[in-house]
Amino acid sequence: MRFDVITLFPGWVASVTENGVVRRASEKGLVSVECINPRDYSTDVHRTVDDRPYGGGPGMVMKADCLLAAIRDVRSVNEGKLIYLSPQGQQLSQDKVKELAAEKNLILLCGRYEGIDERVIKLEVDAEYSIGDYVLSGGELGAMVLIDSISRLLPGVLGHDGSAEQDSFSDGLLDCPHYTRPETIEGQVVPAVLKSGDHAAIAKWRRKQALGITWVKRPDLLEHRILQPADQTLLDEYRQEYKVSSEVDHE
Ligand code: 9WO
Repeated sequence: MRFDVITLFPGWVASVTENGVVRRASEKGLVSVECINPRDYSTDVHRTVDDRPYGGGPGMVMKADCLLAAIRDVRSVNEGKLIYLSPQGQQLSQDKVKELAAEKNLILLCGRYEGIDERVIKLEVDAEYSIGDYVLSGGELGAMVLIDSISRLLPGVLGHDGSAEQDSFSDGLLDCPHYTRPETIEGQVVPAVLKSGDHAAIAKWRRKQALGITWVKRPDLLEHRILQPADQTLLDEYRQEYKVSSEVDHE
């Protein structure tokens, strides 16, 4: 996938390809991140990209002219959807990341200051996404979150097939706990089943933990979901054991 990112901080956004999974994806040619600075499209000697808001008030607004010029330049090489990252957008989820990962190319627009001129949104933006209900100082971290979360889903990016399918959220549940050596750490031991070599029992334990942990930590994720009978049985067992262990705690 090719990402063209329109940002006043091109070096920062481009650095998302310097580490980890996005770096490997970009080395393999599966992902590329091109950054375009709207300042390069400013027409005045001071390379101005912002101006005072109509109606008054604090702060500045990103001017439409250089944004539109940058966007149209990018569109000549990238025919993908243009996504604006902002707190007003639809909240991103793993399902939406999966949908976006099916696109060939994307253009990501990062605002700064108090925002961008509304007419740029009206004229050019295809979708508006938020990464969560908080205000950042600009859209760049949102763009980097999108690039990271999409890149790791692209075919050939993660080492062994299936590691993305085994993710937390891959089927709407939280992840089960993980352990590695040593067997004991400050009196805390590894659950015996994980050392049993019984792969069916291990799969069952992991599924039960995923269901149980989701029920404890994020019950909202289970609210509108009808569980398969086998999953319902596992969750019932977890709840029974959870109840017993909390009764013991309170003795
Ligand atoms: C700044 C501001 C200052 C005073 C009063 C109100 C204000 N609102 C904002 C504001 O929303 N600034 C935004 C900064 C303008 C668009 C780019 N910025 C941004 C994007 N902040 N946070 C995001 C963002 C992007 C994706 N997901 C979550 C947050």
